[in-house]
Amino acid sequence: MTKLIDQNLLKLQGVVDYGYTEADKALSYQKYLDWINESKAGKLSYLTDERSLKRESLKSIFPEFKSAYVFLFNYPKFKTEQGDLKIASYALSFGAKDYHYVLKDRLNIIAKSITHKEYKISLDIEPVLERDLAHRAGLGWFGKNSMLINKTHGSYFLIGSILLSETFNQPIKKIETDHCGSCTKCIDFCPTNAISSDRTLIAQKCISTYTIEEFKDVEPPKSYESVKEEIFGCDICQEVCPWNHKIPAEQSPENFVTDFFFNKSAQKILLQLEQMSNREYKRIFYGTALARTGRVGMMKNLKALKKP
Ligand code: B12
Ligand code: SF4
Ligand code: SF4
Repeated sequence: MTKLIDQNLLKLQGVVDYGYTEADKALSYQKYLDWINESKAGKLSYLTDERSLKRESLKSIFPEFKSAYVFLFNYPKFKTEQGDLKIASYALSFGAKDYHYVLKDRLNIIAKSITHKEYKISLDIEPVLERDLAHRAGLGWFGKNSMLINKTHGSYFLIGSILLSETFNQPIKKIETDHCGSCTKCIDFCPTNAISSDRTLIAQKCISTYTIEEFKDVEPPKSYESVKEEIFGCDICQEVCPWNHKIPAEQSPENFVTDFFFNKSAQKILLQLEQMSNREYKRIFYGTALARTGRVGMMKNLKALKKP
């Protein structure tokens, strides 16, 4: 069946590019298994448990799989004022709402315009190698920082997919080749040496893991103490990437998250957090990406920063 997706609808839903594939198997599944075996997943147990077997083929999570549309949703590259603490741009985007809720709704709207049959959304939570899926749909290459990079849109985007139980007579993009060349900027600028030479990360060394995925008071990765600003996620290896230089840096948005964290010292925020309960933190940041760390996790991030 030939299916032209309504371009206006895609634009309205914030899609900057999309691709189509009928390939159910991940091209880099063995690379992923090697990565686990080399203990580069750290404590990210959702990547190493029995779900690891499912990442080989999309049929393991959606047996009816025949095809997938993969969508790129971009988000702004925010600049912070001198002295401000930094929160990863994705977490400040989408009106500071957790993108999982926002994009899932958008993907369901798009899916209903494509099919009346059964489908499944893949957005982070499912055991799918989503960068590999986007690569199969011709949407980009794996940068040395392991980000999927698109020639037009750089890497400031999220990947959301619709797995379908039918095929469509849809043009299939060519697989993108490597455009990193001899550049090594991301490796040179990563403060904690978390980038491995095989285009994967050593997750336990990555600031993003430490500040988003560690909820208790644990030791930071080596050299995190040299970092002055990153308190939630990390965009450093994206900021320095030449493929993102054409994306204009925008003023950070004004919302209750930036109100709480910006234009203040880490010490002052720590004091505020000490004076509130875990429940209060949850209430304030409910529905945002920052809810994930909880109050204790956020305090751990602030305490580990380089002291002014
Ligand atoms: C776990 C996870 C993390 C972990 C581990 C990251 C990692 N690199 O593994 C942590 C917490 C560190 C993290 C951080 C971030 N994440 Co994250 N994360 C994930 C998640 C849930 C799983 C990733 C995974 O499977 N890792 C396993 C490793 C082995 O896979 P990989 O690193 O992609 O490595 C592949 C490449 O090396 C590839 N490869 C290398 N060379 C070659 C060559 C060829 C020819 C081929 C075919 C393949 C290939 O093979 C490997 C296996 O596929 C995905 C969502 C999903 N379900 O896929 C989001 C995801 C990867 N994250 C995303 C984002 C936005 C981020 C952050 C930018 C957030 C932030 N600002 O802090 C950072 C970026 C850090 C970085 N440089 O990667 C986006 C990435 C979008 C993009 N443009 O690539 C994803 C896809 C979420 C989404 N739905 O959009 N994340
Ligand atoms: S996200 Fe930050 S810590 Fe992680 S690899 Fe990139 S630069 Fe390094
Ligand atoms: S900084 Fe350079 S090496 Fe790293 S992903 Fe970007 S182009 Fe590739």
